[in-house]
Amino acid sequence: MKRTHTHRRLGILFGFGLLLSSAACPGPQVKPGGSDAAPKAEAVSSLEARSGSGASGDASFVQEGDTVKVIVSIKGATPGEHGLHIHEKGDCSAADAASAGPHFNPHKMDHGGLEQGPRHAGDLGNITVGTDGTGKLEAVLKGISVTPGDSSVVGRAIVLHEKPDDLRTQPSGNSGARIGCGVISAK
Ligand SMILES: [Cu+2]
Ligand SMILES: [Zn+2]
Repeated sequence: MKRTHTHRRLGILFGFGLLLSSAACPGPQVKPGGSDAAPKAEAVSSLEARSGSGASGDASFVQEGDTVKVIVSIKGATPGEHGLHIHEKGDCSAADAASAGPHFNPHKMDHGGLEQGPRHAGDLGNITVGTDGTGKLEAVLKGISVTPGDSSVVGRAIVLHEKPDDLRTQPSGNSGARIGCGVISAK
């Protein structure tokens, strides 16, 4: 039976291929087909209260190919929507965080939100804070990087605002005072 024999041989070859690829990728931390054995580029920030608020938080930025996964956790904020942006200057020294400068805008675009349409690369839209004062935002963004370059978020600041970002008003979404600020640094 020639056909059966051929199938069995194919099966053996396929099985061997799987063994080879699992031997090349010993741990779950390695991406399938992982040519990138180097550690992922990652940056972090701790947000501190500004403008007399009680808000604080943490942010992380992980390079994933040509995108960056951003995770922001906030606590001690008033319930509701709060504008959230990466600002140009990694300087949170002012009591009102004005030292962080305008929205990070390396591509010279208009202000917007997280979804499609023109946006500053640093526009993160709004973070929703619950009645317990905490909120979390996760987004995968193009137009920024963690790795060095004009679009790198390292050395910038992440800023939380008093009010919702309307995602339209130029140049900053009318989101009010800067109530939290953290410098972004490479991990
Ligand atoms: Cu802002
Ligand atoms: Zn903006």
